[in-house]
Amino acid sequence: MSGEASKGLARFDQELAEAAMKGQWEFDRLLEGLVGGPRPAGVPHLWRWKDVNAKLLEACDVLPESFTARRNLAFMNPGLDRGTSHTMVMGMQMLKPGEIAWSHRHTMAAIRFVVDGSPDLVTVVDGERLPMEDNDLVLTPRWTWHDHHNGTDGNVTWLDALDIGLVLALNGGFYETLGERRQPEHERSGSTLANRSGDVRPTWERRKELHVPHRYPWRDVEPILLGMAAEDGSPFDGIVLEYVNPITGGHTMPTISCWIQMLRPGERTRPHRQTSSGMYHVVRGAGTTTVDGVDLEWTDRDCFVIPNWAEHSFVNRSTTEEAILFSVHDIPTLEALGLYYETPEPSLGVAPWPAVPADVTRPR
Ligand code: GTQ
Ligand code: FE2
Repeated sequence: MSGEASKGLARFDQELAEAAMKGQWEFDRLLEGLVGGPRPAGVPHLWRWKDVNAKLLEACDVLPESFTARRNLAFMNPGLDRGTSHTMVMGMQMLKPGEIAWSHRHTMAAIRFVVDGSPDLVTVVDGERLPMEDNDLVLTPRWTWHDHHNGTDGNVTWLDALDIGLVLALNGGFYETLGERRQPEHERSGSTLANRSGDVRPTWERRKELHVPHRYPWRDVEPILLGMAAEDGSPFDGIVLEYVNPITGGHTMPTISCWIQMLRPGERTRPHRQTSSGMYHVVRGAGTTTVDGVDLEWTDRDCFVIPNWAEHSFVNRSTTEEAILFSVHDIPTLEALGLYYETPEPSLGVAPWPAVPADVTRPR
């Protein structure tokens, strides 16, 4: 071989880089790191209500007007640059008496789960007035106008969750303000959904499920959950129900699945892992969620995150009271792309995860 031909790989790699190219061999390490599945993105983490509430109350002083910014404290995963999980963010928001969080819209889809609510706390979504009583769930689908109104004489608090990591990864973010504090409300409350969930629907709307403001009142959900206490449930999650999209009967929203879960007194679930990530809020009760060997000990109103592909199991530490958890998952996105798997066995009626020969499974 001539001297010019054997310039060496390192030199060649550098020349490729200068020509805006990279040899596939440079990705070998990345691929080898995926044997046995992905490393969980971020770490398991718990945010205690005691600490979150104290910071929210402080924020009420530091940010006296709610419209200067949403008075929301987002939960930052200590193992990530942004977000609660790599695809989503969860946080708590507080409004003082009489405040309005001004109307805006964005292509991030959002949900609200009410912590301290009232019939006089309202989110208006694309003209629909959605009251927010304790433990209600309210949907703000992507690109719907929304403003929040505290018509009570006390502070109110709710949980926000958005698919922000996903939308930013796809570089699909749009945002605008209305320019008014509040949007006009429909005269006939509930007409958006009523006109789209019956026998006839508008032909000019192509993806109706994206745009349905909806409220799931706790007074309807709780009796169904408690009424299933004697059922088998899932060996991995106990009694767990999905909030379904009222138009499609499918996932809550195209990118977000919301669950309400009951662990019966003393219940211990089997460990499993999913390619999805989950963010949890304790409605009531006391228990432990063990995530890749880390014990997250939770009680009323605490929040925690289970990163994707992290093994997790639940224990209700009380032998007399049920524990109830609300949670938000990125399952619909992974499912739509054929990337949703669970192990040791599928519990959501989906295809099994790709088998990995035992001898190449990375030790964890
Ligand atoms: O209340 O509209 O936590 O737009 C993040 C972005 C809440 C909201 C968040 C938002 C909102
Ligand atoms: Fe918003």
